[in-house]
Amino acid sequence: MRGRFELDLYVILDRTASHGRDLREILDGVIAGGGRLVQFREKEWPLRRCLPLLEDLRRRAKQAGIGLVVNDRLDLALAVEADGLHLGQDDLPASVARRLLPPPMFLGVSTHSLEQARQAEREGADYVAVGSIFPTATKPEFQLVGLDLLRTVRQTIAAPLVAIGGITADNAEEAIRAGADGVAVISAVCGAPDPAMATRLLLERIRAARIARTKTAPGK
Ligand code: TZP
Ligand code: MG
Repeated sequence: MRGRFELDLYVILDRTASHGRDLREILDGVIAGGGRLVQFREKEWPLRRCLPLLEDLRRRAKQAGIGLVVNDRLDLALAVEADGLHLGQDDLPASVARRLLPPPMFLGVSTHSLEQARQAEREGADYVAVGSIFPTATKPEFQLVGLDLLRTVRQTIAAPLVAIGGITADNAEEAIRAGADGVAVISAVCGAPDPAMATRLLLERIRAARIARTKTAPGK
């Protein structure tokens, strides 16, 4: 994915976090706010119900020139020729997905420990997500790993890193300072009254944090 999509803000489109609003509307807001990478995440609907919506999201994303990743499901990702697939620890192993994904589709993997992050990289992940960084109501059962794991993973692997879990415009900077290349959010955009404005603000904060990090750590 290097060079194709900027890994700064990664907005996960999740119906259950969107307060009854259609994901097309959320996506339009993300595009208007300058977002360039989104993920489709649907945990309840069967594939047949997802497909028409995802096809629409695919069309809109393509038209806007932004990247679309599908969560969990290789078949859906292939069906709509998504830009990438995102897998968790209970999904298809990254090594298997890597073999099945036609280039240039990219692969992202969620991790919650240093060992999982190393394995994801070894198995060919194009980016590694680390979380949950902060407590989150979106996935309260989720393991809280904190900024410390992010720092450790940053020192250990070379793959682009995405911080996830409880990220908002107010704490995104901390995640970038700890070594994340970008941040992934669900509720901070899908749950916002104005997704376009939320996207704009997050991007502003992320970019400022990245510039500040470059200045304080030359060579980073
Ligand atoms: N993986 C780790 S935490 C999380 C996922 C999918 C939920 C992130 O949601 P939010 O609303 O951005 O905290
Ligand atoms: Mg999954």
